[in-house]
Amino acid sequence: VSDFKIIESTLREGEQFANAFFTTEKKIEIAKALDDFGVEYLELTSPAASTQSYNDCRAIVDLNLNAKILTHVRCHMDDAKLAVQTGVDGLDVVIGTSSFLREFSHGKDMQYIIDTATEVIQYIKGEGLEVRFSSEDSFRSDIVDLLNLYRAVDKLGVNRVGIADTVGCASPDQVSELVRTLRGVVSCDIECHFHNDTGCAIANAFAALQNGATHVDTSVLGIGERNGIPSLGGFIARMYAVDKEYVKGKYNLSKLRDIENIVADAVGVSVPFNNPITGYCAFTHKAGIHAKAILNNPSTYEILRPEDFGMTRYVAIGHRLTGWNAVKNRVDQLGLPLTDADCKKITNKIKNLADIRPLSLDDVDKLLQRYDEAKTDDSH
Ligand code: HCA
Ligand code: CU
Repeated sequence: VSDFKIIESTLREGEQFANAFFTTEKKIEIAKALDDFGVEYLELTSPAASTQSYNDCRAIVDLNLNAKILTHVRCHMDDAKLAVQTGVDGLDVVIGTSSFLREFSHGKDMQYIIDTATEVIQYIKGEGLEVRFSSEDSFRSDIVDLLNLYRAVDKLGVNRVGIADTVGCASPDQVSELVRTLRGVVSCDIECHFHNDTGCAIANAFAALQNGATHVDTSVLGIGERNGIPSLGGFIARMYAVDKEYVKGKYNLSKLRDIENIVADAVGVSVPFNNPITGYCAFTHKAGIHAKAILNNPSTYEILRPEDFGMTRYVAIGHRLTGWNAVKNRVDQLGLPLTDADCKKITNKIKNLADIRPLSLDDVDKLLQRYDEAKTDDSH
């Protein structure tokens, strides 16, 4: 995985999240925050969706952000024309190709799909815009149909083809295989879009990149239709683990938390406790054995460096699994002149108390201070 680009779809897929309602101001705030973070593309809801969607699309184009602005449209000339009028940099065109969608949604056959795709793509390219062509529900589509379609649109000169796991059924192995096959068939870039119904979205995105995909769709906190797609933060964490310097060089990582807070607040959810990077316990170390090693060298139990994301590490000590090294570290932080033997004694006391109920850091600090005072009194 040498290079990849993020197509940030909070303002498109994310708008399909059950709770999402973004005012124009909120969309602008989110767009600016994502642009500051450094995502390469923003994908916006189709201007054909509603009047406000059209106006919002124009408003975001007018911000002249560094990120390229895309809008997401059905493979239909009317929608494509409306989208071109908004001044976006490119169009993400999509059509359903699985038998489910062909039978129960739009009812069109493959020849019709290829013909319409050809007309729409030629039009967009003629307007000088970037164009991506994607097949919805790719993993339940006939592979021969799919490859024929992609081969045809590749010849027309699309910038990217996209695969979408619309229902979240794919596993990383299946993704690897499909993308590898596709890589052998088209010469354009490959975008991928994975739903998280079975918890594989980020792993699937990573498998796609390892097999030749170039662009990944994300949304902040993963919001989207049903339970969403790869979260921006989770995907960033995955890629950081692979190539830290590259990811740090490309994105403004310390902005992640603010963006998540803006979006969480806008859609009325809280950031999950176990969210990668920003979840409240993402950098909390608890077991005594972990704590000791972390204090010697954080990399022992951390693949992500909290500092790189503007976060801080926390070693929890007020519980029954605590160890004296961690307690000693706290003693040193507080500047108390206690010996190792003292720390071991206090640690036992903490364990006994914490067997009854967990202690706050404040409780532990008081304990340490009282021990120190008692010791000083004794020596007088
Ligand atoms: C949907 C469409 C889509 C499109 C993905 C894409 C999907 O909301 O149903 O354009 O690549 O998941 O298939 O989001
Ligand atoms: Cu989707």
